[in-house]
Amino acid sequence: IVSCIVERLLLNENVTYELAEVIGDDFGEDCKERRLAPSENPVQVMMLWPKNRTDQSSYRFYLREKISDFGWQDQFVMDPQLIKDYFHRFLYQPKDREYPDLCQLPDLNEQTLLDNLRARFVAGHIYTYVGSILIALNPFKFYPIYNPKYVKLYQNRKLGPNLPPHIFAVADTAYYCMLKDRKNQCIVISGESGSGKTESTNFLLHHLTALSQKGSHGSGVEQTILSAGPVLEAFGNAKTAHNNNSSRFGKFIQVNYKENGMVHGAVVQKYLLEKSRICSQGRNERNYHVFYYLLEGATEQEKQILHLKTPDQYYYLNKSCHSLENVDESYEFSRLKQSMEMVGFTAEKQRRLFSVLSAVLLLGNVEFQPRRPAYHHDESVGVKNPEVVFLISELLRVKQETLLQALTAKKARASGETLVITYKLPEAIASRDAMAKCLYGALFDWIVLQVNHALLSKKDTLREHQGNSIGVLDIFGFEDFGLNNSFEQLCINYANEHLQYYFNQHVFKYEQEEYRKEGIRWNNIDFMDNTGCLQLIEGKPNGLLCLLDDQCNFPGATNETLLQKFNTVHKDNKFYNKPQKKEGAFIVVHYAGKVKYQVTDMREKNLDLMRQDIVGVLKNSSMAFVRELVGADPVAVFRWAIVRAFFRAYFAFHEAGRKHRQGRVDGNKNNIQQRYQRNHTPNENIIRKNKSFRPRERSKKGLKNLQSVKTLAGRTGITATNQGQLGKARKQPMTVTAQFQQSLHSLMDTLNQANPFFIRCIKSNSNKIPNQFDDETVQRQLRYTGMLETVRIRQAGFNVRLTYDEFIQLYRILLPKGLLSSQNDVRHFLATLNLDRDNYQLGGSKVFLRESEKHKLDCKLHQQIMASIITLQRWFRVCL
Ligand code: AD9
Ligand code: MG
Repeated sequence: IVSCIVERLLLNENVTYELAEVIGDDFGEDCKERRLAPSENPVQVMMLWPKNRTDQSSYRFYLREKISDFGWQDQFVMDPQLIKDYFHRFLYQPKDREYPDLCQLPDLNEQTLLDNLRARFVAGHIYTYVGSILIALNPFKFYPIYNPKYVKLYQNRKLGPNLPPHIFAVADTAYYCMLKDRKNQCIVISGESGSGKTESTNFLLHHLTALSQKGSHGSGVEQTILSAGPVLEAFGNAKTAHNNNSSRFGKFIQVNYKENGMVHGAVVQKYLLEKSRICSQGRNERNYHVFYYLLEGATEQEKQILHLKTPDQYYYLNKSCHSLENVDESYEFSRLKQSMEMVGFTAEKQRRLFSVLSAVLLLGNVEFQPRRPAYHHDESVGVKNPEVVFLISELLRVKQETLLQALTAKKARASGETLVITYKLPEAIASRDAMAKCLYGALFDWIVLQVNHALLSKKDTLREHQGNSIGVLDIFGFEDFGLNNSFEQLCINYANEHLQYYFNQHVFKYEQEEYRKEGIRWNNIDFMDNTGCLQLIEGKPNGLLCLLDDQCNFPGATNETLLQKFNTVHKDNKFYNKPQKKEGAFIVVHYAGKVKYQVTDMREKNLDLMRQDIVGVLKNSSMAFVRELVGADPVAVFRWAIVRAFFRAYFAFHEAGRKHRQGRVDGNKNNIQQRYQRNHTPNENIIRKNKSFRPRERSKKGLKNLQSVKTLAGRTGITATNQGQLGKARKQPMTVTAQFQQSLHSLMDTLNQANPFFIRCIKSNSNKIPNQFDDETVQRQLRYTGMLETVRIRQAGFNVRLTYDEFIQLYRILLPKGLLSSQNDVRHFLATLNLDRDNYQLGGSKVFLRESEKHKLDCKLHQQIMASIITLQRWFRVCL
């Protein structure tokens, strides 16, 4: 009964319900009735009522539906026990009231903040506001609050006190801000690894794509956007110690909307995939999900064609765990195939892609052995199991000998001669692993590019996008693996420092600067500034990343000299520490805590470029797909195709012109096109076969395509530099950190041009246990994210800011006649209203209001408009 009521309530937004209680032991005639709360928000009412009751057995509750201005109809008499069962999780009785917005906390300190979040969490409320910022506590348990009913419930209901806090409300507000202000919006999700950023991104995209739909999700670009997630997650997420579905790359998804608010397409930007995971994983971690999905889910026939084995037979998989609790890999594989289809991967493309995956895995199984017995003092190695190399060469369609040679030797030129230098064991292993990483990295880039092609709106592919966009940022969360932090963690944590800086700028710095500039009364609120740490990492010329790059280009440098350099340059930096024991590591004091990084492999990982010898082998593949992946990147291939088409069309056009002129000379004045249609000369047939007929149109189309691919390449992060890396070798290719820094800065530029919304994800406990709220874990995260200060500034701050002109424009109906736009006039006007003086201030160029006072003004405006309408109606009636 109760679930039925809830469903009805959720679906009937226009019906007014009231929850009433019958007071008294018996239910005779003289029992009294009391309204419990205004019924605008029945769900909230129902959730709240049990908390204040002591003895529920003596009460009866029922719902009344308003049927007219005079009458109510009893809807359901509800048995408290039934409700109690249904809402068992809402029956927790906190000592104090809990607040859905932390800004309402009457007594604000670290403890009350934590108590409030705990009380809400236990009651099943994982979302809490701090003004317009959303705190999302990861419950590690799925609540049924994301179904279409909730999408509908939160549609057109912006973030505010009318409905319980929800991630859909953030999406909704961003959407309406975009439509109202005609400005790009961005939703920045932050939190440590496993705190729920990727899940939140998926929920947001779900709502953002549903907003422009009338019914359920369509089959168009909205569905493609939703399908892109599972594809990217299968190839870019893996189990780590912190999270079973940890994102090992960052992504920024921009959903583009037309001016009328309909989804127009989307663009995905990816950041830095962790490639080292392909070859080795930490204890209790896994390789990328897709490998396990493929091995478990492939049919017998596929297994045979792709030469698949079981996970324990692959060196790249069997050193760590390979199962994941509660995950059915076969089911995930079929889901992945479906999603791939939705983003335009044909069955043939999928098959080629899976052959590359199989080749990557087999590469790990290539073993080496000395060419000659040890007493020859020749340490060079050859391949021990050439049959594996044979399978790889078959899968990648490259010559077996070329592959064998690339794995065991390199060519060098000296004094005009080409020398073949054979590898020792470590070099051979490095070369094998480099090939696997290179293939997988290129495959991931290719997937992102394909996804972007599918996400471009089908109709308006080539036209410049007119409307605005909402971007959702989901990067790899802050992480600390104790003794096993390396280059990847430095990059990941550096990106998180940037996000924290962005948050600080928007929530604290810009806000307080504006108050000061406008000259309003304001007590400064301190926050934990992380510019020092950012400076340590990315400062020029002595930041850690700069020094790392220097040492990568310095002849004779090693990881040890790198560490020495760090230690001497930053010995007095308070954000840099040396470990107490002497070891090859250094410590960075991040906003989220101290992290110790090992220097082992730092230089090598930073120089992880596409090795030209390896690229050369793959470029010689007879399979176009493999060539496209590495040798010639898809953009370059496409560009060359277009340039070729253009020239072909150009020559065909010339040829046609020549004939036309010839025709004129011959006295034939007919149009060349008509001539083509009437009688084909053999030459013209050739032109037709070459598909270069109608040369003008084809060349135009070619140019447009080129433009769209250029923009796409720009948007997908394929910069000139990494295009160069994929394609031609450049003299000095950029290091990994240099590329990452560049893409991060460009991301920050994009974010800075948009209106931001923030979601702070918090992990409820470190052991992924459902519904467990660990005080210490939550407190630690609240502290380093500066939550207390955030609540303080949101409590003290003025959310609504209007220039005097905007204010007068908005409330002109309320203003006395003849009011000029002077500040004094506005001051007098506001003084005549019954407003709380603490809740508004007048600055140099703007009026600052808290939401409560804006609400009062809006109510007055509404009343005034209604009164005017009634007067007008009367007047019309009299006139008629
Ligand atoms: V990482 O930085 O990519 O390592 P995320 O992205 O912050 O991390 P993720 O979204 O992957 O974390 O969440 C981790 C797990 O928590 C998920 O796999 C879910 O099992 C669980 N989770 C997160 N958010 C929710 C939620 N709103 N409801 C239920 C959730 N479970
Ligand atoms: Mg994630």
